[in-house]
Amino acid sequence: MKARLTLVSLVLFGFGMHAMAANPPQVIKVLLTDTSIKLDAQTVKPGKVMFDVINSTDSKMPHEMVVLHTDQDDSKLPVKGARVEEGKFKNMGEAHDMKPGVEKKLAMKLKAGHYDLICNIPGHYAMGMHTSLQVVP
Ligand SMILES: [Cu+2]
Repeated sequence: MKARLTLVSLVLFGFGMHAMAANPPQVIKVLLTDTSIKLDAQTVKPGKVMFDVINSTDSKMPHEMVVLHTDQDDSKLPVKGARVEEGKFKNMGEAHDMKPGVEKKLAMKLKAGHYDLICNIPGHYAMGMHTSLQVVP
């Protein structure tokens, strides 16, 4: 009986170690304002990334955050009809329709490379709602 319990705890211990070895997601805090997208880290490592997105309580309108995989500078994205032509890029995920004060979490797996984060509600890109994120091993 005693030997059996030991075996069980060894197995459980093993699972625990395994869970710890798997990297926890890196958390990036994102603040949306009417004229900007601010990140608390501009560089992360490849793997699971958790965006903790908040539309500032000072904002006067709803916003969104779209993550695009592209080498293009975030200030030079193609625009048509007041929106970035996001169909030209790989969309990694997005947090939609966030009223002022609303917080949303968005998890995704990112490979090494350059990403742009934008708000693509008509006109908002031109108001300055864009930034970039570098994923570096
Ligand atoms: Cu916006």
